[in-house]
Amino acid sequence: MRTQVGIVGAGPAGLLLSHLLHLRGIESVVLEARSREYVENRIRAGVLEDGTAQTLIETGVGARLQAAGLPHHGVKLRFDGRTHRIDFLALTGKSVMVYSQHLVVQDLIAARLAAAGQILFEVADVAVQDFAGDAPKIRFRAAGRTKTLACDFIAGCDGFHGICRPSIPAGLLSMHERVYPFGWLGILAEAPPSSDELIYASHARGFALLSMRSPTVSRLYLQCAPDEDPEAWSDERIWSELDMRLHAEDEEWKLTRGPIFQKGVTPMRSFVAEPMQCGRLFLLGDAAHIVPPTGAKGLNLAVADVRVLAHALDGYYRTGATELLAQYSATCLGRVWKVQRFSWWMTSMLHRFDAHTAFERHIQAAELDYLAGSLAASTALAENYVGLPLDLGQ
Ligand code: RFL
Ligand code: PHB
Repeated sequence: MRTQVGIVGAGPAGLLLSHLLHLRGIESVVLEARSREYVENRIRAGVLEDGTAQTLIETGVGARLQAAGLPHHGVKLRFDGRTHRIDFLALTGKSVMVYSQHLVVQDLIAARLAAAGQILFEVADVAVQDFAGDAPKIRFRAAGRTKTLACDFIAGCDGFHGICRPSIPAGLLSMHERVYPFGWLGILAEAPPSSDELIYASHARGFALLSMRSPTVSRLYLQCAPDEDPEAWSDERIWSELDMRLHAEDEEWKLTRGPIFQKGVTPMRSFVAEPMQCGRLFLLGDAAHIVPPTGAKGLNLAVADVRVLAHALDGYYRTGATELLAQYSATCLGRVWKVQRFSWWMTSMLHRFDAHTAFERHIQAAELDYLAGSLAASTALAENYVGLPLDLGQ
């Protein structure tokens, strides 16, 4: 088998890359370890930056997003029982879109298959080879047979636990990591959202987040231990903890309950591997970096990487120019580190850290108070949340 770009992983990064390359007349094959049903139903992110939503709409995969996505013009911060709204639209002229990641994945798979794109699901033993030279290969097993995909470039879009990053020889990558001493217990509930905007709550018992997926489905999170057993949380315990942490003294507000149909714990980390490239192997999305979910950035950062690489590959196939490809990592990392900073800052400001002294707790409270009272600080949050401008390299 042969293609121009071999893509490992059919998450948002791999699928969007395949779609953008197709629109530029560049062929690709996507190799995915899981089944189509599995990837189409994997519940994860829910907030799309303005630029992410525009990318999907402008490239023809945004019809359902436009019909069913929920535009959000601001978020609420709640602390000391008080609510402070950050008005994205007024502060930046932009908004975000609440739309489930698994629907983005479904929309992209449908578009690729409709255009006769090749996505091979349930492949095993994927190995990336010879990417230091100009004839890289991907070996894998499909339907019990070993196959080789020869390509010009390999895109490692296989997430944090994938094989592409570990295939880069030891010593060529620097890894930067921060593991947080907590996780998030996330639930989906059949309950109309109790607020028309997301609420990020800082509370002495720990952080809580109210989000949503549709007018009938709520998505809520509670700070918990990183190794918390979700089964230790009965529905009653979850709702009463959410009631306490989301409690408002300045608003007539009540949390609407409903049957919980999904429950899971996510540990939290910040991680960057640099450079995001080794020869003809490029790392994109979670394969190269992880952000804690507090800034709602993981999926959006993956989309930014994809746009940079698609632009660089387009230049290469049109003119043979290699400059943009050579700068891929540096171009992406400029954004990656700014987004890491924002996600770390949101996480540090809003969570309870057991190891904190009274001094650190006062600093956290002062940070929130400053944010609530300062137009400059609110604008800084808003412009990061709706998404920083994208640099495609030059
Ligand atoms: P993915 O989605 O992990 O996809 C990687 C794909 O590669 C496959 N794979 C392999 N395929 C072949 N061979 C192998 N050896 C393979 N190993 C792995 C996997 O099966 C999978 O299909 O990575 P990608 O495409 O980089 O996308 C990244 C995003 O999924 C991730 O950053 C976000 O979900 C993070 N995130 C959020 N991001 C946002 O932008 N906004 C949010 O609101 C948001 N909320 C979240 C989140 C992540 C969460 N969890 C569970 C980690 C909330 C949560 C709870
Ligand atoms: C979500 O809806 O899943 C979500 C929203 C905002 C975040 C993280 C996750 O910061």
